[in-house]
Amino acid sequence: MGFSEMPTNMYVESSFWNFDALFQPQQHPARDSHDTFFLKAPATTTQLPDDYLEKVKQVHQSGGHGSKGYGYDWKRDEAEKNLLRTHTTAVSTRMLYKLAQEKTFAPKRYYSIDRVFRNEAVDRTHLAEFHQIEGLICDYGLTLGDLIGVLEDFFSRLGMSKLRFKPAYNPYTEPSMEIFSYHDGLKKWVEIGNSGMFRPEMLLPMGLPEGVNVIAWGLSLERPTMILYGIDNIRDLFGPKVDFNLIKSSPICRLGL
Ligand code: FB9
Repeated sequence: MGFSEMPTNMYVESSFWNFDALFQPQQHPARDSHDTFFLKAPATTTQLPDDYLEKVKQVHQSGGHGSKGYGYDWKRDEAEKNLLRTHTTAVSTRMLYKLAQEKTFAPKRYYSIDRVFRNEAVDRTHLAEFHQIEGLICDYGLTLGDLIGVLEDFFSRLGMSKLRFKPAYNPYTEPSMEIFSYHDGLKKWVEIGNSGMFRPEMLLPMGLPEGVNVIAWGLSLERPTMILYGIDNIRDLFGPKVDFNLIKSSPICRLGL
């Protein structure tokens, strides 16, 4: 689909790129150690782009670009805290900022498939780490219709055609939508991902031109794999208990069921 892969080889990230640059407020519940793995050593990052950081501080504190912002006292040392990234959207943020630094703007299609970490309760389908799949398109005049269109194209290639969209909320996208697909085997509607349009409070402080929009979506790698291979417990798919014979004997997934 003409997308190029983002470099996701660094699991340790700063709160700045994982949260602040995404216009996620510093008191957001996801930012405390109940949901996020913070690092003891190195506890803080030393490398943040000062002038961009100043703009992120402004938009959180007092808005701009038509936004009133959050109106709280933004703290640099909170943004400097190192953590294990909670989503590969942290890398999307870095790539969009880099794109905005280029002299002339060029439209881009990026994707990532890599590990993310969440300090969540583990159960049959959840571990403290999973693989996130993310796609984004950055271009002039993109609309919600363009997002729905690319989601239908992407999921139809995974054998999921009948999609429904439900309004949702993410701190970094407005509007946002949860994506559902009717799964013939399970005879029910399955939530297959989340999506939205990145907020101007995220994009304009980066220096992206007015009129440039970014549509994006995400899902996990483990959920579809468990359903497609009929794997009941995520520990049979990922981790020290995996049975190699299952891996050897399982056919490569021929999608388009
Ligand atoms: O993958 C998910 N579900 C899924 C996907 C495919 C599938 O295929 C079947 C074979 C036919 C079946 C199920 N989900 C996302 C939905 C749920 O499983 C959800 O309960 C769990 N989600 C994870 C996060 O949990 C906390 C899955 C994971 C997820 C959720 C959201 C994103 C990424 C991963 C995102 C995003 C995003 C949004 C806007 C902009 C950029 C990124």
